[in-house]
Amino acid sequence: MGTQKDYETNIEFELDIDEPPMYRVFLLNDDYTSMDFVVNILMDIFQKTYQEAEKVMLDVHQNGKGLCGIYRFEIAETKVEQVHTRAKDSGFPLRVVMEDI
Ligand code: TYC
Repeated sequence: MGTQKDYETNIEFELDIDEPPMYRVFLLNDDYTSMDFVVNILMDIFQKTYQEAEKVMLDVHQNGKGLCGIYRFEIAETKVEQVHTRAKDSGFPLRVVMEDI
């Protein structure tokens, strides 16, 4: 929270300008994408270790949805796009979504 002053009235007010909005990026489960492909996506695009990637992948596989990370808008959007491109190039129907916090 930052304190701002209206330049005409000199009245101070609080403005929530310090933190940018954040977005959660989730992978969604499907029956066709290979587990190895998802693990590689998580390591390459979301900077997970093999152990972390395997855990997230199994979470998605078992619960339908799994958290890959929390990012600022432009970063989240870029990661979603990178997943789409790699899935499309590999012929897998892997889905990824972003949600604001
Ligand atoms: N359910 C897939 C399988 O059994 C694996 C999978 C995991 C697919 C995570 C998508 O986001 C996903 N091969």
